Amino acid sequence: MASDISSLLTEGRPSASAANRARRAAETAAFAEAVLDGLARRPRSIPSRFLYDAAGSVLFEEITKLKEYYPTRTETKMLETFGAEIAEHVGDTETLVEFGSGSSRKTSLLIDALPSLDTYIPIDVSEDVLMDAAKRLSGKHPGLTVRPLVGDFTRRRTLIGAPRGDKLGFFSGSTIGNLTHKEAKTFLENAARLLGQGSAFLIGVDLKKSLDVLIPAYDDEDGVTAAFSLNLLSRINRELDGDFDTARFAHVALYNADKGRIEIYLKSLADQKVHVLGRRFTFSTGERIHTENSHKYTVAEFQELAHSSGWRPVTAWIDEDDLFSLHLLQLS
Ligand code: SAH
Ligand code: AVI
Repeated sequence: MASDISSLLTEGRPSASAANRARRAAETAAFAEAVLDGLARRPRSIPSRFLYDAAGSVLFEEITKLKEYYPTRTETKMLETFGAEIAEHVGDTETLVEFGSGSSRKTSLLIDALPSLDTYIPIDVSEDVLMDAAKRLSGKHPGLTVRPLVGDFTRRRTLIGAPRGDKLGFFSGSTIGNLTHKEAKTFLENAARLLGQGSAFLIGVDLKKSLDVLIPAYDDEDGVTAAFSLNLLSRINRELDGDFDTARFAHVALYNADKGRIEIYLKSLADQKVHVLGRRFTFSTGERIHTENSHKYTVAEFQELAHSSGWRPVTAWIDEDDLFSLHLLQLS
């Protein structure tokens, strides 16, 4: 089969640009609603998926290269080390569906390990990074059909254009940790319906560990993670006619031991007023906006979550430093 980036943004519809314009307008409307509601409520919060506009995705790529940020390099090494073992379980899979694929850098390792694969369906809300990755992977893996789907992976109900047959889901980087336990359960239940009986799911999950390792990973000394967080305010300024002064907010990362998660906030450094889409919001010094959670799991905790969501845990691999886990789940 020829190398093919099918249905780039169109999902097979004839009027691609009209459909794309409508989708982008809907995403901006969703962003506006989330920001106006999130700034009005107490405690203030904005869902973490809005961190990933084009600039946010570039900053996340920078995070993955930081010495403090162990998840990406650890998971990459694990895919190199355990690729053959993973293939022993799912080696005849023809379709790979990746949730929150981002730059898809680690995915090539999995694709190389799975000889029968002929279709790759990456799903991501961040359009530019998704399309760049789709083009790169299509070039790198001749014969692979790449069908990117732009949008929220928690809301996807169909895999348009996907071939029939068993599928392998892939959810890397511990992005599942950015969902609460309840959201993760709903996500896993929906993924089971999307992928279908007989399918498998490979999920990268960050492990609980010492705060000496964990906190710097989310508050690096070069301030790259802070820039990633603060970009949310810049995005509001760009897209929602906001007037946030990013110098008057600070990135805060702390570990909530009860909830087993890193929590990220933007803290106001002054008493100030901010406008978004003509609405005024007042911040007092120290007041925070909750922007992100990053849950950490023991192997047993994640297997319990998977089991309660209808998946059968098959194998869990961990790296030699006990930093990260890769879970293989099956539907049968
Ligand atoms: N899997 C990659 C990228 C992780 S960053 C890696 O391991 O390096 C998280 C990715 O998930 C980003 O590309 C972001 O745009 C995407 N994302 C976050 N929330 C999303 C959502 N609700 N729907 C679709 N994509 C989402
Ligand atoms: C994408 N996700 C798994 C990252 C994480 O580790 O929770 C996002 C991130 N936020 C700050 N640093 C990294």
